[in-house]
Amino acid sequence: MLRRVTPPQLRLLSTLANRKCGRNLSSTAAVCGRGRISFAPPTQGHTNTDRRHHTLAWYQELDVGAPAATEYDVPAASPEATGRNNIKAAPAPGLNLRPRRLQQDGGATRRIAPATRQFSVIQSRRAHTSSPKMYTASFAFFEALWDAGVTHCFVNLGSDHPSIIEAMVKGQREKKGSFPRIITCPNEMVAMSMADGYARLTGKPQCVIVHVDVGTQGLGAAVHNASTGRAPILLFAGLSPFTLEGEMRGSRTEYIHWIQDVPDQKQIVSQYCRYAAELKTGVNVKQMVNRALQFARSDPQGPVYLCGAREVMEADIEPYSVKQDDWERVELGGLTSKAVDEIATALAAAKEPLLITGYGGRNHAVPPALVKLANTVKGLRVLDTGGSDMCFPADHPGWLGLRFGSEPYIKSADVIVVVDCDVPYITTQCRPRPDAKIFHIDVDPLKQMMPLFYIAAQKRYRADALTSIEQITARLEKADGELAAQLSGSAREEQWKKLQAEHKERIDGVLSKTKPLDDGGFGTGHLCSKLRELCPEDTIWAVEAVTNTAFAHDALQPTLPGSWINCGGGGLGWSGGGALGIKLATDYEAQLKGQKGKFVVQIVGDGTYLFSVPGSVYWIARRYNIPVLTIVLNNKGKSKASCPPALLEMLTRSSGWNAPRKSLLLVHPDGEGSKVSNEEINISFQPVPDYAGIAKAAAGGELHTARVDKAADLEDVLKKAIEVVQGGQAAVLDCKVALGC
Ligand SMILES: Cc1ncc(C[n+]2csc(CCOP(=O)(O)OP(=O)(O)O)c2C)c(N)n1
Ligand SMILES: [Mg+2]
Repeated sequence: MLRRVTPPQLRLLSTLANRKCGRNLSSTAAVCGRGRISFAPPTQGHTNTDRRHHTLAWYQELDVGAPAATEYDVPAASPEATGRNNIKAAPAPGLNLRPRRLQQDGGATRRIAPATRQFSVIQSRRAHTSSPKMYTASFAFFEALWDAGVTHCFVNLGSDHPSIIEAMVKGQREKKGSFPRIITCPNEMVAMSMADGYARLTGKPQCVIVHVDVGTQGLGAAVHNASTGRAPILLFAGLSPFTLEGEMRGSRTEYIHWIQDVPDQKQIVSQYCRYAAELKTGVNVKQMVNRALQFARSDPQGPVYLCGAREVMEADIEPYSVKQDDWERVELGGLTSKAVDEIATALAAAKEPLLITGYGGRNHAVPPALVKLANTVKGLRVLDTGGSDMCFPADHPGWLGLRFGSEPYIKSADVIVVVDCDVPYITTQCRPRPDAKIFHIDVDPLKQMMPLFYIAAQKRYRADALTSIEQITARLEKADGELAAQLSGSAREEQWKKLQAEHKERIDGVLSKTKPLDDGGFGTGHLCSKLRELCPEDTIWAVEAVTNTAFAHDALQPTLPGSWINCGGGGLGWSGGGALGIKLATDYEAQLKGQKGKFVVQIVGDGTYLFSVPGSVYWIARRYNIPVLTIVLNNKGKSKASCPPALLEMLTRSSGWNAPRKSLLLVHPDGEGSKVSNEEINISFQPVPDYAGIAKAAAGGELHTARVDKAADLEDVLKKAIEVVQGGQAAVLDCKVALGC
């Protein structure tokens, strides 16, 4: 017998239907009057197929049997359903709709023979409707992540994710404390940069869940950054459903499923990934997740991509688990004893030994190991080429700082050991001497992803950096005979003294360059020296400072492993999400040990800041309480660098991107572009945006902002911002810096 429902009950039903279907079904709901739920005939804008799929979606949500008629009873309340949808209605209306024919048949939920093809489709769907006991491939996917040590999922959801959403809700309720934390990211590049920052600090891969082809495209330059920056990340995206008549749960229900179906979705990112595959069935989803993570974690680490269609992810499977020990990363060995001998002998005999590294510091045990080597081979200098991590401490006499492939000692060194490095030197700018002995140790000495790469090394080895360095040091420490004599004695002591004197000179030189300008302004060097003075000693610097990187590094002089992390690639915009990921990681990991996370400062070029999608970044910062101090290097300042007065005048009037001008001058030093303003070469940002204001708006006003252009104000502005961030709120400072210092 049909029962009347009250207007609130009807409103609830239509709300649920609309929510689930993602479209406005008011035409459907409109005919629900007088307590009967009926489906309206197709109206304008709703095709037959469209309407049927909406209807199917509704049945699924409401857990009903096959629709034998278009009218339904509204039975008693279902607290579970009302609770799930968080809608209060009194008295709570029931949601377990029963098709009238079933009700008339004594209420037994027996099957009715399908009269049409559409019916058979619905019948088959009925066997798969959701229940609290359901264990789907999506749920197993999350279990696999957690068991493999993935604690966070950065998500940007879409129509491919109904089973993912169901699994997330179930997991968050049933597996509290043993289910990944979900972070909503309103932009995919930010999501991936967060996972990148997290992995870069901890070495622990996290998961990014994005939409089908368009969501995957939205990852943009973050995929490049993770790939070249060797950041282990598991990417997951759905795929458009592969059935369209409701043959399986997950079958197409929306217009968008046709147009987002692309021939080979994984091709969008596969050339950047260590592994990219489609989940073809739900029954081995855990093995596939672990296989992907095994690639991500094994050297050279990097992103991996899995995609699975809705039907696959919706599949009900038997609960199962895998033996986690079977899925450890592939271990890389060290050097052969012959190689150790050769390198140790060359280093001991060298007059000007040099070690160049880029990613060495990713393993936080490498910087101290390099210090031990440099203390054994007194006179060894170490150059960091900015491959993305703090590799060697600034307080060691062998420290040459961070330079992008150009440094005088590259030209004079007689022995060069290159360790985990992509660009040890740029030969058109700076070339080693022809008789230099060069050894290249790398997890990927062939640089398999680079079509063009070679260095004139006499030997190259695929080996783990830490193991190799320790092997060479151990060999030198137990040296005897000629080798031992070479490592000690007065000549060696002279070399050591020379190195110490040079180091002092280098530090003094940096200090003199970090003074405020005569006109009261300041450059990146001065700004960073003040940051170093005022921020906690163990601050982590997330750096994307482009042409100001070396000034920042010189002034910050990082000494602690893991304290300097710069964008691993060339895709601008990493540091917004990157800094959030780093902060999230330091807080989460510290809290597991009952400690507090470290202070995180993002240092970013003004142009790059705009690439970082601040509208999303600062919403996330507020939503999840991730307080980071952002320093925007607004290079609308005077240049301290020597350049013609006319050009200086132009630069002073301009702002924005400095890098493309530098690139231009390297190729066309006297070209037309060299004589004109930034406006004329289209790299100016006049009128200057309110950088900090963008962030404040995104954070709903709950963000500290300030602008500073005078050295005299800097200390107060920084102190205030540091205090605010330490108090739990993000801050963005728009700092006007002079060029070239
Ligand atoms: C995604 C992306 N688009 C464009 C570029 C090219 N590019 C390199 S540096 C740069 C300008 C950076 O400007 P800013 O952050 O202000 O640094 P500055 O040059 O002023 O030091 C651009 C556009 C890039 N590397 N990545
Ligand atoms: Mg700039």
